[in-house]
Amino acid sequence: MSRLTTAQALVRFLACQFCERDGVEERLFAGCFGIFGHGNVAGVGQALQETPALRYYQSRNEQAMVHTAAAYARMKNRLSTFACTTSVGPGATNMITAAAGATINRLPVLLLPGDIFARRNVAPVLQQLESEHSQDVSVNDCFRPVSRYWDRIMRPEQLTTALPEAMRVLTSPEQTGTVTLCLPEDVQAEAHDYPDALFEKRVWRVPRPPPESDLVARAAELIRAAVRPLVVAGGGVIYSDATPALDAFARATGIPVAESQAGKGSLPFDHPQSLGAVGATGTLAGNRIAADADLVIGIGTRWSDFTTASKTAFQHPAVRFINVNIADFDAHKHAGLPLRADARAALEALSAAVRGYQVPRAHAERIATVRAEWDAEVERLVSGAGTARPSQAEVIGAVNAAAGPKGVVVCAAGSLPGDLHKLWRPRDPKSYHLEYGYSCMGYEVAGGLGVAMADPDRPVFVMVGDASYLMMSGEIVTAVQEGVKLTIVLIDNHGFGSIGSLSESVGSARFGCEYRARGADGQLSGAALPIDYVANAASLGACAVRATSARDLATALAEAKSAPGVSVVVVESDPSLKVGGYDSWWDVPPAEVSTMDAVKAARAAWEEAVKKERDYL
Ligand SMILES: Cc1ncc(C[n+]2csc(CCOP(=O)(O)OP(=O)(O)O)c2C)c(N)n1
Ligand SMILES: [Mg+2]
Repeated sequence: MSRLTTAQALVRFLACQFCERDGVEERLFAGCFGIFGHGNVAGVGQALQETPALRYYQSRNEQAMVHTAAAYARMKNRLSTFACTTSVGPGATNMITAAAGATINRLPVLLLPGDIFARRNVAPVLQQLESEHSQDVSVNDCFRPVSRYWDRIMRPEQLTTALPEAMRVLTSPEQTGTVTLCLPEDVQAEAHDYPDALFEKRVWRVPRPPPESDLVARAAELIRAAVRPLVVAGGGVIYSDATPALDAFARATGIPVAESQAGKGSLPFDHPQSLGAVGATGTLAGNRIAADADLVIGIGTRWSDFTTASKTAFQHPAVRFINVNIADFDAHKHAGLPLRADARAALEALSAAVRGYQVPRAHAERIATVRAEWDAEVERLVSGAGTARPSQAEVIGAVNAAAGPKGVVVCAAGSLPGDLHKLWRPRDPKSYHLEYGYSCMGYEVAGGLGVAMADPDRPVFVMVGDASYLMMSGEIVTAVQEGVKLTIVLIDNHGFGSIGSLSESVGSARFGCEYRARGADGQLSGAALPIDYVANAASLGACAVRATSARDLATALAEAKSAPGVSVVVVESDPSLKVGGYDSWWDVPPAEVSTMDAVKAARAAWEEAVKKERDYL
């Protein structure tokens, strides 16, 4: 028996958890991020101080530290993550946004918010939400819908049953996401005699369940009968380390592969079967092949509306789906043949089952043609139009070149994700890190920190819009504190380029989307806001420069690459040069009634376009 506080027992337990897959073992928790307040300083804070085996990392914002943990976990293919400790009240609820992001993106993070006194006698304590109907409610109940496992530790001994459940969920490829253990402030500091077995090294093995052989045989029949089959690769391909198996399957069969945001990089861009992005932000190649595919093999994808172009991407009247997925939930989407399995195991089984099959010659020829067309289009876009200010596509091309084959681009929201999905040319499965399950503004810098911490040998390039940067850039300070090298490319287009375009498309003429002072007409129509991003980044400890031309940008990126610490390159892009949409659509309904002609026109166009949406039953 060891007499420890709840917090000491928790921290000691976390320090001896390991994860193993394919015989490779690593620590499940690389450390614990935290911001202390009265709700955790004397509990988890004290325990971390006493147990340096679980290293403590400071953060600037509770939301940011959860983004960092999620990005780290993604870079580690979900085999390792961070714990995150907060105070009670606002410190805790600050994590909710990123908790939702981790669950939506199926990434493991362990959240340890402080909670109100279990003892209750001194209630209401500072920052307590009171309820007239129950004393068993706190703001931490808001974590329930965004957590895959949620618990409140009301007595010290509850840890012995809660912790194994929490670890099971974190390390389950099917169930993983946010795990929240709420820790009442008084319980954290309370001592108990814990069994020593709780603190023995535990190894959580991540399985690779094979697909059922009957279902493999049925899938093989569907593939052999298909005339224009297509694979859509999602994040599951990369997490499962299935990219070599996908390469072998695609080469042997000739079946083309399109990619979701999370799946981009599943194949190198110059692979003969790679079509790049598909869906609302798809490439010409991906969307053309998708439109008349008669069989779609989704692998490790959750079929978001961006991937399906709001259910318009697949127009073949008899299209069928096979869903290779570790999660039953995703495997059953679109009435697909549910091939529940680890992606790598399933690809190996499918390769064996369809040996000898090759796509029809016409399909192979079409794939080669659309690939060549798209390659020329990317080349045109990233080469720029010789304008004074570079286009966003040109900036992407320059960053892609500077990043090299192993460099990682990190992004989340704005107009960059769509352009990156189309234009980034990955050569490595971990070189494209786009948080697009939640597309959370503010993820970029915090996420970039997590990526760089997970793999310090790769150059990491965060690409971020001005508005996202303003929302959350404080983790520059954490990167400086930890000596982490990071390059941040900030694209200044004076506000919301993305939502500005969307606003135009729904007839609203960029209302409220530009960063302008209040004008004489009472609207936000005045002068551009005088925000000095270079000075802002420099004040946080970064080495910051402005690039005013494509040539400047190339020089700044080269300098950033060899400089230590955090480098920020601010570049003003030419917003008139946009990347088009390639046969794509995204369902954003304009107002059904309005006095504005532009809105009426947008609604009429939408009513036509929405007819293309299909049910896959
Ligand atoms: C936290 C959060 N709030 C709001 C949004 C909606 N949103 C999506 S993109 C965007 C504007 C982003 O502007 P910026 O970062 O400058 O990128 P740009 O669109 O200019 O490329 C907004 C407000 C979001 N995705 N996340
Ligand atoms: Mg912007």
